[in-house]
Order: sequence, then C-alpha cells, then structure tokens
Amino acid sequence: MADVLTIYGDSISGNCHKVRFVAELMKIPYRWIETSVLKKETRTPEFLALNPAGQVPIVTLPDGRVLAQSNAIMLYLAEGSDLIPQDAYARAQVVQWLFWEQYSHETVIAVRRFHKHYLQKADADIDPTLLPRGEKVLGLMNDHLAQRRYFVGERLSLADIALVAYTRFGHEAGFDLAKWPHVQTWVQRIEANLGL
Ligand SMILES: N[C@@H](CCC(=O)N[C@@H](CS)C(=O)NCC(=O)O)C(=O)O
Repeated sequence: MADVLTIYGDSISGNCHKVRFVAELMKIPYRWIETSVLKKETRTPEFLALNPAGQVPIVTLPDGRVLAQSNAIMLYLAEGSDLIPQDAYARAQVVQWLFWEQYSHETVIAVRRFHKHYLQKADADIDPTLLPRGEKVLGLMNDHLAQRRYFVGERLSLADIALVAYTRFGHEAGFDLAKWPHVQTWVQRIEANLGL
C-alpha cells in the first residue's frame, strides 16, 4: 500500500488526463503508474485484480480502496471544491454533462482518435458514422458555448475538464476545431486554467 493516491493511467488517454488534471488542481500528491492499453498492460492478472473491467484510469487510495471510471474519480477527488458547484441545480448540470461526455462525446471523438491516430487506420477503415456524429457533438458544444465562457456557471467545473480531455485532441480524430470557433476558444481557455 502506498501512502499517497496512486493513479494507474495511460499517458495517451484523455480519460486518464482528467484524473491527473483534478489531482493537480486539488494539489493532491499522487504517484502515476504508466499502464499502456496498447501494450495490453490493462490485461495482466495484477491489473485485472484491481479493475476486472480491464480499463484505465483507476486510482488506489492510500488505504488500499480502488476506484474506477474517470468521471467518478474526478467527483471523488474534487469533493468539496469549487470544481463541483454547491447549488443543487448547477451541480446536477455538471453531472448532466459528465454523462453526456461519456455517452455521446467520448464514444465518438476518443474512439475515432484512437483508430485514426494510434492504430493509424485509413479513414475508409474507420466506422463511417463517427465523423458525422463527431460533427454533431462539436456543433452542440459550439452552440452551448456561443454565449458562455464555461459549460456550467461562470467558472471552471468538472464539466469543462471532462469535455476538454478529448476535445483538445479533436485534430487527431480528424476534426478541425477551426470549424467550431467557440469550442476552439473554450479549449484554449480551459487549457490555460489547467496550466497546459
Ligand atoms: N468509462 C471509462 C472508460 C475507460 C476507458 O475506455 N479506458 C480505456 C483507455 S481511455 C481503456 O482502458 N481501454 C482498454 C480496454 O477497454 O480494453 C472511464 O471514463 O474511465
């Protein structure tokens, strides 16, 4: 057992970046154990004993307890901070975006990025629905951000961190963010907030 938070993460994974971003914003000391998906390090018996789902990120707490799912980990680490609004409605709006990110955004942008950029597949060999679905996702975000600086309220929240994790790599998924200028400006703003 370590005496600090341990993050098992893959450096190429936006889901894993989310956890690191929040640990750093919260100034939580942590150690990072690089766990490569491409090298199948999420499939070893040791890793599967920690997360039977065979996915990163996971964290182990100093007392040995394990937590999986990037957005659940962010919620745990950010508990009590301004990254989670106190107002019940605003807080639920953040959670609304976290669910949308996992169901509608990550499953499109992150998946297309993985196939195009990391598996180096030709466009013709990638699920053809991902491109129009990604354009729809980015269009929805662009509309939302037209009059707003952040996804919820007037300040950085977990909604922005979850959504920026893969949006900032949109070009690697084949999406030129210049087509969605409010998204592009917001990505720059959130990256500045995160010190990137
Ligand atoms: N919903 C999960 C998704 C985790 C996920 O898809 N992790 C990928 C890396 S980004 C992974 O470990 N893939 C290996 C696999 O599924 O076999 C989360 O948000 O943490």
